[in-house]
Amino acid sequence: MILKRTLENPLLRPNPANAWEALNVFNCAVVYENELFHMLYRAQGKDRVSSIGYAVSRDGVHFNRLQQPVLAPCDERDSLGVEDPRVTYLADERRFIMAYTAYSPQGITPYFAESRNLITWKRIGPLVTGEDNKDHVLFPQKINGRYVTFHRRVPDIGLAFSEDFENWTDFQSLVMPRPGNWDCKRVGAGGPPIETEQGWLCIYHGCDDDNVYRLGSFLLDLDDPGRVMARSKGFLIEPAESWELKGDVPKVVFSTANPVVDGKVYVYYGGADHVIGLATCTIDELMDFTLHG
Ligand code: BMA
Repeated sequence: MILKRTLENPLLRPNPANAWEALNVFNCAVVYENELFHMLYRAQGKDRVSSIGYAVSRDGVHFNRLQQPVLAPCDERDSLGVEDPRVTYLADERRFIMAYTAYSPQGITPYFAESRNLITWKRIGPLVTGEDNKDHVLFPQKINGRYVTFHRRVPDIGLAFSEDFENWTDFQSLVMPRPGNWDCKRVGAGGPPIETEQGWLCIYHGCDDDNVYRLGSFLLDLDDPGRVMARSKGFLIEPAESWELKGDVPKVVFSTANPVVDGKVYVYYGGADHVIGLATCTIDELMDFTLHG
């Protein structure tokens, strides 16, 4: 397994002192900016409604949290929760884009929000409405004049494109489950794609028939992200620690963040939908595993 768990794991646990994060803290976005790791994490209270909290760290391991969520349900579109944030920095526009799942009695909707400071978030609209779609995450720059996002129409990872960030078109399937494999039932994107000379390096989750969630990786063409150039045969990590095997949902490692700092990939993930863990490798190791592992 190429990802090495950090000794301090789990990094974040539920906080009984705050009702909104008393039950679970798990899937999180992490952005490295101004020499700080900024974490936006999904938190659940005992009512199981999710909000998004903020925590910050100098070393990527020890985090201090705000006492209030930075994004919480606010109307009928998300009355049951805001879930699974993935944050991308659009450097050209100096704004952060959060992709998150809005949950309501009508179902789930993949939404976007924007921020200039990672604390104050403004909703800017859905990727698509009226369908079962989530696990979306924006690419960090336009490609051939268009924004590009991953999304998930069950069971595949897909792409969609937009010129104006409002109208999303050309929905297509890109990475599918592999029968008989660890990712045979469903797949979904992880954190934002990592730009390398060889292509967009991406981490994803795969689920098998026993609902075990593991992480794998693939590589996309830089100019034509609809072209898959490589995909890892094996997985990068699978549930093995007690806090990955047991929690709110058993046997889950689910990543929504993979910032790269000084050549090291920091893979943050929810452990059993209950706590937050970290595992790392070098970018070279991740590339090598994607191509050959
Ligand atoms: C997915 C999402 C995640 C969750 C995962 C494992 O479908 O709902 O929020 O972490 O399942 O339970």
